[in-house]
Amino acid sequence: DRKKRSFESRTSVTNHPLARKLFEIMSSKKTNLCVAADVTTSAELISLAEKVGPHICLLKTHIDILTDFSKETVESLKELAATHNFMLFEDRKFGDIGSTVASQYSGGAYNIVDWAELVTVHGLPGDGIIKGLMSAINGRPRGCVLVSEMSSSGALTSQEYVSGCCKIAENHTYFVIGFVSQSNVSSDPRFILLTPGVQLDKSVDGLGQQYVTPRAAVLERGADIIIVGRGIREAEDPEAAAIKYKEEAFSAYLERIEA
Ligand code: 6AU
Repeated sequence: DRKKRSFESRTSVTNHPLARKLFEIMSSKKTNLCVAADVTTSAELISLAEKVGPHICLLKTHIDILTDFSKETVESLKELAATHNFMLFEDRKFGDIGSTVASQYSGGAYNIVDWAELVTVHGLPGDGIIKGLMSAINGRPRGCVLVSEMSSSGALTSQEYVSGCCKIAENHTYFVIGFVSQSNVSSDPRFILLTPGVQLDKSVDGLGQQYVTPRAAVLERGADIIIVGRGIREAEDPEAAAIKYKEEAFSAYLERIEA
């Protein structure tokens, strides 16, 4: 059962090099925190990555909200990722036919496949979306996370949709390493569950976002990794906040595997 196993022990059950890398980072840095770096300038992005870098396993970007994106931005991010041992995770939420997502992944202004080891993908179009993305990889180690459930109120992700996403993942384990989820969508120890909608002192944001605490995400919803944006970014001291969220989430994980 996924929830009972240590990240370290799960390293050996997956064949995906990036799932292994992520498990190794989480075990060695003792962190299952992903920071959502939803800022609008490169300077803010780099500054946030510098502050939280030592405390995270993943830095999640929405690269298309930057007003001043350039190649230097991603070069700096790559350097910080190497220095602090975290991975770059572009939350592109691909959601189109295979041919279109292939161009969106490797083309345009962002050339996402070039720098983001992991991306988010919707299961809605069916597994042609996976084949399309794979066609743009050119031998680089890359992977994706399927958005199986959403944190926003009124999300349309039914049970049937979730099981459809699980089937896609099981059939494409050479690319899909896990899920964005709000519940225990899979007990397969190969798959990594990431849960957004996590904040310590807020329950909603007024635009549909719904929050649970790091403990509830890990212990009740089955999260392996918590995704935190505004809870950290808008804190007076983002580094101190990152440490706090990291400690809450990692101790909940230890409690879960020791129970
Ligand atoms: O902590 P927040 O609310 O400031 O930020 C949450 C982050 C945002 C969303 O784009 C993302 O998590 N997110 C996702 C992801 C990661 O795919 C799915 C979802 O259901 N809810 C959600 O908030 O960057």
